[in-house]
Amino acid sequence: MSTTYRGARAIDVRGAEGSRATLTEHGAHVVRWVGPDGDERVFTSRAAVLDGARAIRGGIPICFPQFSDLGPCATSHGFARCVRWETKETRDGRCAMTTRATSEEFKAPHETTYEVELLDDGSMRTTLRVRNAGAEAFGFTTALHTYFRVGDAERTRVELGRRGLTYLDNLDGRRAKVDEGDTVVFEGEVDRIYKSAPGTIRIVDEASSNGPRTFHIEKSESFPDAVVWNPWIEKARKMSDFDDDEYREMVCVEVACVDEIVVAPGSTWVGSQTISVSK
Ligand code: TA6
Repeated sequence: MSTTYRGARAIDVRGAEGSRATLTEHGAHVVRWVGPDGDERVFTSRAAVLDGARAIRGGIPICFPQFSDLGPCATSHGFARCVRWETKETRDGRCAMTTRATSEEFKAPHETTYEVELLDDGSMRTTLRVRNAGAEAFGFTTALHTYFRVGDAERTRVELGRRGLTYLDNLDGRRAKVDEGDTVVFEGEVDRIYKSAPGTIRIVDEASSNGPRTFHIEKSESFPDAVVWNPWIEKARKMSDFDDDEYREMVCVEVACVDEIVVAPGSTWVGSQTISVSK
C-alpha cells in the first residue's frame, strides 16, 4: 500500500498479527519494522535526510554494487541506496522493488531486485537478487546494513555463535585479528568485518523498552560475512544525519559478502537474511 514516511514516497507492508514494515522507493530502504508485539525493531535516525539527496541514516541500507570502499564507486557503499527504485509488486506481507541503475564506475547491465517479506511467525525476510543482464561477467560486493533498534547499546551484546573468528578491524587499518571470544559488547566505537561468520547471529537487547528481547539473524550462505558497527560518541557527533546520543539506540549487524562475487551473463546471485525476535 502506497504511503509516505516523513514525506518520502514509501510502501507499507502489512504482515500477519499486526506486524508491518515501511520501505521508501528511495534506496528500497526499509525505514521501519514493527513486530506483532507493536515494538519498533529497526532504528532510523531522527535526523535522517529523506528528500532523496543522500542515503537514509538507519533502517536497512542496501550496499550495492559495493560494501564500503570495496569496489569501483567513489560513493561509500555504492549507489543503490541513493537511487529511486521501482515498485514491482506489493501484496499482503510482501513488497518487491527493482533497479537497473548504473554509474560512471559501474556500467554492467543488471536487474537488481529487493524483496521484503513479513512472515507468519512475525519474522522479516529481506532478499537481494542481482541478475546479470549483459553479455559479460561482472563483480560486486554487498551488504544489508541493518540498524537494529536497542534500548541501550551499552546493555546490548552480539553473540556470534563461535569463538576464534577472524575479523578485519576497521578501527585499526582493517588489520585481520582473531576474536578469542564469541560475544561483542559496546563500550566504545566498534567497526568489525567478521569473515565467514556463522549462519545464525544473535543480538541480545537487555534494555529494550518492553523487556529484554533477542534478535535472531539467519543469513544465507551467499552472505558469508557479518559486519558489527556502532559509531559511539565521537563519530556520532560527526554525522550530521545522526543525533549525538543516538549511538545508544542502535547497533548494526550487517550480513555481507566483502569478497568479490562474480555473476556470469544471464545468471542471478541471491542473498537473504531472516530476522526473528524472541523474548
Ligand atoms: O558498516 C560499517 C561501516 O562501513 C562503517 O565503517 C561506517 O562507515 C558505516 O558503515 C556507515 O557508513 P555510511 O556511509 O552509511 O556513513
